[in-house]
Amino acid sequence: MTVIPALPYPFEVPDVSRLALVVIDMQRDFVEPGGFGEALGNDVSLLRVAIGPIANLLAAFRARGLPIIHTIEGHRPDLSDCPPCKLQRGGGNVKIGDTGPMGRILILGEAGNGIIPELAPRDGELVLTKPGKGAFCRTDLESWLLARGITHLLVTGVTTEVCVQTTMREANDRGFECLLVEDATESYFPEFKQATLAMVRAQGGIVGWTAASSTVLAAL
Ligand code: TIU
Repeated sequence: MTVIPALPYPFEVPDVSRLALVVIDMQRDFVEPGGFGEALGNDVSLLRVAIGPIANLLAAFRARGLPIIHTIEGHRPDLSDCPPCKLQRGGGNVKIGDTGPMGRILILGEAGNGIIPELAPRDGELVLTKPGKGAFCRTDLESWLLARGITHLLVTGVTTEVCVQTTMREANDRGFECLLVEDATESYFPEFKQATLAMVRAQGGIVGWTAASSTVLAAL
């Protein structure tokens, strides 16, 4: 049993081999200028503070041979997997599929759609592409986790209140126990991040738990 001090109460992992690290959408499209995040009108530099804590968690999971999942939000070049409502959302001049300085925005395989070099996936780690905000929507993530007996997830990445929270809620409803790592997630809106942390752990952990990466690493 591994016990991670957390809010609203300790996060108990009966078998650490059933714990996976999920890194949501740490892509150039969200973290670097010229991608989707900036096209939506955001200051993308705000997200960079999460890189160090995520790198530390990746190192710990790699050292222990524990499972790691990286997700990528992106669409096929013909946009056939992008619903019209998502394509039209944003109201700016630049849309999904348009060409920007890092290639076509939010299109799979384009330079800007890849994971930032600081957090590059390694062989043996799952890189899961997804067309929506949640990592369980139109993907095989649930069956991948079940096949490996994974029951507990450490959730990290960007942005806290969009793809991270959506994924955590999807996972919670599917029976996975989730801990959101507080300093390993970030938002373009600091107040939305804090609100998300609060709503996740409210009502006795209605969606899950939160803890700092230093606390998680010490417990592991
Ligand atoms: N806009 C925003 O905050 N996020 C996204 O569009 N995707 C993710 O959160 N990955």
